Amino acid sequence: KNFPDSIFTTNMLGADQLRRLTAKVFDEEKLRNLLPKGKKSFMVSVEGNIGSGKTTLLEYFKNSPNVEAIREPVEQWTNIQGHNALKLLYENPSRWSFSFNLYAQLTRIQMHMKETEKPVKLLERSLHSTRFCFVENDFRKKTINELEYTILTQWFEHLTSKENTDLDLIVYLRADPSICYERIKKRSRKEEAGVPFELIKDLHELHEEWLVQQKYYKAPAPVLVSLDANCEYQRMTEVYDMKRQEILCGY
Ligand code: D5M
Repeated sequence: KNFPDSIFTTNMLGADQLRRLTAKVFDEEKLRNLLPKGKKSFMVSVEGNIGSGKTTLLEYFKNSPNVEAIREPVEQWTNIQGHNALKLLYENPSRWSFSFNLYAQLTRIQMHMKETEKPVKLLERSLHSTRFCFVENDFRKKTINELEYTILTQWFEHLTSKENTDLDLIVYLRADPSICYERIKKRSRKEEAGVPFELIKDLHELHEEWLVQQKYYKAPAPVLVSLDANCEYQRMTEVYDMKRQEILCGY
């Protein structure tokens, strides 16, 4: 891809660096020129643990004329024709992890395929994190068995063999598991009342394996790591707020 190397680094970046680098990504004219022929949007996936601040970032960019911000469909997961799959998942992971992830994959492909005229499509997680973080964790923790893991993996491979599931950039909001855990308690989504700290630690390790160490699998796109996901939500919003115009190339 023809993007400047500096955008794509797995070095730890400070808030200012992240802002300057994303500002380049959001230079609309430049971006349109750099898009490969036939490609309508630059696909950015925001990845990170539960409580790492993904929503704050998505919310910040959602009003930009250049950015189609596509939120994770948690409301769909909590109401599938009256069934709260997220609640069931946490109540009984062994019973519901397979169903939940199968449905999560469906809603993910819908996110990837959403049409937009905007040059940047910003996704809150992706098919890839479902596979390499959540499904992987369920298999390691034995809340799905080998057959269920194989079925989910084959679905993932089939879905990602389609063109519009490609990612161009991953923004990894890297945060300390204990900070994520505190935030989860603070936001008190009722389904997440019983989330164990162990799950947050395990998911952190899986994100690190997948996006930083790239231990077993290569990340599907260049990864931008921001350590500043440890900052308070308020502070992160302030940083984005302060630099908003600059990030969006002077709009
Ligand atoms: O919250 C997303 C919630 O959904 C969080 O409680 C984790 C849970 N969950 C379980 N399995 C999955 C999969 N496969 N993908 C995404 N989320 C999942 P958030 O604050 O967005 O991290």
